[in-house]
Amino acid sequence: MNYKKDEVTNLLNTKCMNVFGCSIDDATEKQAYKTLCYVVKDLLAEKRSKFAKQYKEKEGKQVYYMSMEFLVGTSLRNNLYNLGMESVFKSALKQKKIDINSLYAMEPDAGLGNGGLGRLASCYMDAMTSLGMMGTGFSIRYEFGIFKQKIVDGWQMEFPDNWLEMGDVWLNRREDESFIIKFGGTLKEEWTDGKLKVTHENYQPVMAVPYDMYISGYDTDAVNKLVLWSAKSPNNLDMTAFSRGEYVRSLEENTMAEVISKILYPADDHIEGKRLRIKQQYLLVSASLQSILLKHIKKYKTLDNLPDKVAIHINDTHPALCVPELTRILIDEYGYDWDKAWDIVTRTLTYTNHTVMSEALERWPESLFSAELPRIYQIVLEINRRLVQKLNEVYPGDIAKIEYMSPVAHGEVRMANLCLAACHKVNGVSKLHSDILINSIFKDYYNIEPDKFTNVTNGIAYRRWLCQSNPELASLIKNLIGDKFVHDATALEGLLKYKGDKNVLESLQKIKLVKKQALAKYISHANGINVDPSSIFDVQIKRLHEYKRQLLNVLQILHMYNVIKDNPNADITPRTFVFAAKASAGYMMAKQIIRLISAVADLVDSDAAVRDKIKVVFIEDYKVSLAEIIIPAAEISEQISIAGKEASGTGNMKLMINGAVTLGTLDGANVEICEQVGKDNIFLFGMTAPEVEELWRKGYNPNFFVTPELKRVLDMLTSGILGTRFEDISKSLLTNSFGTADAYMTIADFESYRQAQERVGKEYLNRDKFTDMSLVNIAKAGIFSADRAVKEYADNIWNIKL
Ligand code: 26V
Repeated sequence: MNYKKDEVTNLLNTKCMNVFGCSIDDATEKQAYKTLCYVVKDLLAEKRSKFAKQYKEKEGKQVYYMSMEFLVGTSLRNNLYNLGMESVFKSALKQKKIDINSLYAMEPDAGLGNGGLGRLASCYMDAMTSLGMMGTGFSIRYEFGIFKQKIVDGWQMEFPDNWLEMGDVWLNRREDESFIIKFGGTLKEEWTDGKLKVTHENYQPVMAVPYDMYISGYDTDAVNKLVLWSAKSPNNLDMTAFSRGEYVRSLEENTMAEVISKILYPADDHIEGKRLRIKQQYLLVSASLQSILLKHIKKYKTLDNLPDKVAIHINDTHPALCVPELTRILIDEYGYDWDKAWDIVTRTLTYTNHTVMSEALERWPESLFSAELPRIYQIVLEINRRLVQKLNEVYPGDIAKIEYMSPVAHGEVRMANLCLAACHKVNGVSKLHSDILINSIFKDYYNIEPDKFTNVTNGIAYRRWLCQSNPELASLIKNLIGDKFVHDATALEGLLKYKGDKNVLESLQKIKLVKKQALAKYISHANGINVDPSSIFDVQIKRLHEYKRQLLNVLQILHMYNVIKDNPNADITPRTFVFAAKASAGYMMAKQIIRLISAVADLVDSDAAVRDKIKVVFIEDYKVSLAEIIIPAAEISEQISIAGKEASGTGNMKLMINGAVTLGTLDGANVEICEQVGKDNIFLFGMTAPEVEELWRKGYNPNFFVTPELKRVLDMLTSGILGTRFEDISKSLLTNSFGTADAYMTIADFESYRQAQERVGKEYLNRDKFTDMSLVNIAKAGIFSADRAVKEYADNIWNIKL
């Protein structure tokens, strides 16, 4: 958008006067922040209205992306950057003696997600918009996003995240476009004219109120919307109940309704059959589908063409209730018969799987499911009955297989099977992950409908992760290869011609140093620790999970400690190990691992012989905006999950495009990163996925893999040298019975990891060679852009022409 400085100043003044009754000169910092956000929101609204009008005339196909999580992070800088207005706003504010960076710093993260899956949803909204697609995200307006983490005496403590206080500036409430969602109750069945009519009675109604957040894209006419539903009691208070004296019940129902959108479930490690969670899922699905269908029917006067005009995407199984709910609406509310309804459902819905961890695959107890959603349950049973009938023809008599594939079995409703049965496209999120899906957990479905399955390797909104969070690097790249890469990330390959170019390598090193200094400053402020910007910055930043093996990293650090203790003159390249990770609130082992990291940090720091060589820092409260500070400063990207378990990873891509070199296993998208950069530009170690499988089959006993060095490290866990004795961690690695010790094979991969770490230390000493590796990583990161990924979704999954 083309605005001059004076025009921007006018916009700010007028807005500030309208909202706060003062000019921008007299505004407090908070008022200035809100004024700026409102002005930006108005600009987006204006663009949106033009875009929506154009689109209406075109009658193109559009996508609805359903996700229980969108990890939006901050929006102000991103919106200004995307509108191409960052510098004009900066100078208009500067004239008013306001530093735009201090306003940026006031914005809270919209932390409406746990980790990778939620951030991916936000990256894809950005890419859809930048590509000019009409795409709408649907989720929940959690009053409290992912908890704030504080580390107290090494332990994680959780605090509520009241992001709306300063974050609601981006939301537009549209109360008159609310929908009623029905929970509980009973069903009445009547046959009229040979047709069964089901009426839902005595239900508890909850109102879903939409709040819109505009999503900007880079250099595009498009502006999309993320619609967040908030639960509200439909009648402010049931006055009749009041007059009957039933105050408590009436009040209780009221608050119960509003509890639904109160808080994001802060777990991504295991499912819990929680009533509130299924209510959240149904609220999201039912409100979104009602809204989609109402809009569609207004425009086209029919739903017959829904699959031609609309793709509805199910982001992991959390919104899997789309399957029965869409069926229900078509049958109960629009009078379709089963076959026609099912045909529309299957041609409209698509599904992405994001995990093979069986603890995270959603299953609901039938009793809970049927009590909360009686009509939906009935439909699920019918879907199940018809499917089983079909499977009996394909796999006659193979009861075990049919049971395994059924959406309802053993007293449970299994959401993945519901998606597999209904969606016409199913994908994994990296080549390896998609292969694992079709060769193992989804194999039986693959065998009957191979064309249904595909892969789309994840991608990232690199304009946020490179251009905005590392403007110094982006500007160097522009000087070297022009700015084509800002639209087309594969143009980064142009950097390859600077391999070995002394001047370029030196510039890269200077920029890395500047970003390391910035991180060092943050750490000194947040942790009160001084780290040396000339040491290797080695980072592992992601959710805390046993399969991600932060423990492997820590054990190796203890080993380095021993090496230095044995020989204070040992040839160790100074290293700063940075960790940041939230653990699920109820995941005790994960919390103990955080405690261990802190204990190791203290041990290393308390020892004069060691502390100049290695430093360990656990930065609290990992979130999008913190990632934006850490990633540009990283040199080593730890991607060390046990092979076969990390579906893709996206942090690996963000780190790579910022010049960090991956130290990793051949897991998830690391495999494709390796393909891109070649074995010389990545530090690989550990077993491959087939090797892991093989070892399981043979029977894994970690004790066979304990080397003398590792034995010494493992003993330290319980010797008392760390202050606390980490008995549980030690046991989980060595002495669990029933062959489940060290389920993530940390011990089996230790030696190989140790050697890889040794290589890192050695290779870093040749700075130009290391920087060359870094350059190749930047140059080859283009394929991991969300633009590429979303184009593949459009082509292969949503059938949308761009
Ligand atoms: C599971 C559960 C279980 C019930 C409670 C709430 C909850 C929330 C999330 C999850 C599943 C998490 C799945 C996930 O985040 N997968 C990650 O997806 C990334 C994007 O595709 C991918 O890069 C990561 O490898 C994968 O772990």
